[in-house]
Amino acid sequence: MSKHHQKVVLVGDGAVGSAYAFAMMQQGLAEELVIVDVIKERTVGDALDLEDAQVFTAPKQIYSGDYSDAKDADLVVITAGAPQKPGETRLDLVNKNLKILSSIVQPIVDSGFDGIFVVAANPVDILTYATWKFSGFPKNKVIGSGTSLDSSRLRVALGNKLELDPRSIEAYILGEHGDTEFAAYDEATVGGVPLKTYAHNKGVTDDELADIEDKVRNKAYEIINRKGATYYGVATSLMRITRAIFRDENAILPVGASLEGEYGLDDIFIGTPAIINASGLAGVVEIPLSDDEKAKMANSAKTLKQVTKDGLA
Ligand code: 6V0
Repeated sequence: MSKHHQKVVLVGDGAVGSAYAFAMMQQGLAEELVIVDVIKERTVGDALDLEDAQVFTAPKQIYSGDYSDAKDADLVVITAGAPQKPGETRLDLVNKNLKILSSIVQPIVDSGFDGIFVVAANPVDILTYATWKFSGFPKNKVIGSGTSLDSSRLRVALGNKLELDPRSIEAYILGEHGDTEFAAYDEATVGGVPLKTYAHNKGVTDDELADIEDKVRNKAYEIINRKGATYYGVATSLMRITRAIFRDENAILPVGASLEGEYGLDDIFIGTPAIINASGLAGVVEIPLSDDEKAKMANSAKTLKQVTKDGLA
């Protein structure tokens, strides 16, 4: 996307959406940011509040709008929907949030929007699939946040345990953004060294690695029980995906991607590394999984397909 003026329409101005808008302000990404929400007053207030940040970062047109503003937008980011309440799983949200999503995607398509959808509302893999179905867009123009946040959580936890900068750890959480996700430890590396070898040399056992994976899987619950919501991590991951698109980076990021035969799966959006550039999702990077991990991926996909089938029936 080499044109200078880049425009984002953010749908959903709650905890995640407003944190994303703030991250976009701080990074000086996009010259135009439109905020849409059913609570109109909040979007007007947020736009007024956020515009005060531009003197310290970069100028931006930022305003409250509606779906017709998507007609010449490069990106629509969807963070609208009910969040998990304490005790609720992401999959519990499916019916509520599918209804909300269908009321958003249609008017956006009707506006003439021809850009890229990025979806974060939960259950994100199912809502990303539904965005693709409702919009009729090509698969490369629909990206979910998938296991972006989860992979970040994994790298942070491993970084703490191994006393390393988390950015130096190449490790992914794959599968559903939810309870069936798993850490692809067998192919993870640290400075070119297999992660497990590096960990063992440091005296970190497989049981401790399994414990880290478990804590990552449950970290959202831990945060929600304490402060009611999680938003800084996912908002920053959405900003990172946006940057890879707007700067045409060809970056490999864990996202929710459409599979066409990779991992033996198709007709599904699920967490995997993928190449992100100005065209959207330029290709899936299929990790050559061990047999044990293949079974976990298949189980995660089965769960998602069942919920998708029920939800979209
Ligand atoms: P929130 O703070 O309740 O914000 C949701 C916003 O959506 C509110 O401002 C609502 O007014 C708005 N909204 C509801 N219906 C509509 C509609 N029809 N049109 C426009 N706006 C609408 O929730 P929060 O921001 O905490 O979470 C938003 C979504 O992100 C939830 O589904 C979360 O579960 C999900 N998350 C996804 C994560 C990920 O990694 N993908 C991580 C955290 C949260």
